[in-house]
Amino acid sequence: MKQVNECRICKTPLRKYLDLGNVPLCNNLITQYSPVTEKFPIRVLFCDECYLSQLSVVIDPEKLYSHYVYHSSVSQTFKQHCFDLAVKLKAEFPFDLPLVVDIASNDGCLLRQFKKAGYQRLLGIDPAQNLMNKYENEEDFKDAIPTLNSFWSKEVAREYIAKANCADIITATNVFAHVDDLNEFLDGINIALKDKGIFVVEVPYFVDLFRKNEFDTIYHEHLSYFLLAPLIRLFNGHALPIFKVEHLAIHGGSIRIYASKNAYPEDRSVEDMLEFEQMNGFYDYSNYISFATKVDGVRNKLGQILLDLYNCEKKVMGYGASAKGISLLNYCGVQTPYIHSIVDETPDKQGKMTPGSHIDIVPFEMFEKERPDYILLLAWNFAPELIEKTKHLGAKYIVPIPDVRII
Ligand code: JHZ
Repeated sequence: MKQVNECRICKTPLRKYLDLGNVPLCNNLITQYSPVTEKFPIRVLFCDECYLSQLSVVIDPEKLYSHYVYHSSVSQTFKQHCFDLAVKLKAEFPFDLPLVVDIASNDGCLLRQFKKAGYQRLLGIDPAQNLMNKYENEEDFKDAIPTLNSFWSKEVAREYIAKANCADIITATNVFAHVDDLNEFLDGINIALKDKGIFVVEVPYFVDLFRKNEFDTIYHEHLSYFLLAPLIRLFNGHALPIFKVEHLAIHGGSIRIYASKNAYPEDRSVEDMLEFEQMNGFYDYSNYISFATKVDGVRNKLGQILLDLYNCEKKVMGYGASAKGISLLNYCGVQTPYIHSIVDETPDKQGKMTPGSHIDIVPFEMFEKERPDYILLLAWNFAPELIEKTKHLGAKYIVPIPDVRII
């Protein structure tokens, strides 16, 4: 574990505004009950110079990502989101037979949608060994995406992308917040990207986290919590100016930024978002102090509701053993027997237990068998999809974020 004392973008000393205590690594699911759980601190620090919020510690990436239980393709909503991105890029950036590289390609979810949209030259890069070449039938092979089993680095950029005449499109969705050395990451992009190529990043947006009280998305994998301002500063420092930004609903609110080697004129969206951040006080440390109180509000209310339901002998099951869901249970001190079990359709998660809270993760069929009275939506970001799949059960839903409510 490495301590962070200065900003990873501008090297300024940092100030703490949130302390969520010591919690387990939420994607390191356990296979048997263990009385001792490895825990690491979660403290969020603010940089007064470039406005980046960041964790006070960095966990060894090998420990977090060599075996990764999260499979992006489980959500239809996310697959659709990926397809929409592929179609949009095809229309707006009509490259001739482009090479598309996806960094942290996970189970190939995004690139498979690029393939569906007509792209032909695709390369995924991902460090998780368990996500490589897991093909179960012939269809899967037909769909296979060439994937390099590695972290992104300058060396990978040089050996695999620059030698193939560089990439036209590089995507990095839901990985940028996980990266400690952002300078190395962007140096790699500079090596791998064509002069007219585009680099597209999607990352959870700090404004949504803050305004919608999404404190459960603060966990050890997420080292940085981005506003646009620090991203602009970082990218400009690498001669990769951001020329466009979009605000998206995915994952509780994200931004998609487009950068290039100065090949495209800057869109109004960049200036507009910076103005919005400034006008709404996001560059001012004093506005961050109140966040801890909002967190306590959810923590207390969720704890009380689950205790009341338990006392009334109601059966509560979770849906979505998401990293954020597990972090929520740990922050709120929720354990069995308050939650009977958690349904998750990711085969890699089933049969395991949540670290710290020791709740069983079970397949979807368990909903039919157990017939819960309440379903706690731990992946609240996919609430419509989860509700659609379970509405026939007639259970009530507990939505924990932004404020605990029962529907
Ligand atoms: P989900 C992920 O975090 C991963 P998580 C990552 N850490 C990241 O950066 C953020 O997103 C942004 C299951 N599920 O996507 C699948 C079903 O079982 O909210 C997942 O285990 N059935 C890289 O883990 C979980 O729920 C379904 O129908 O917090 C969802 O996890 C659906 C829709 C999901 O992200």
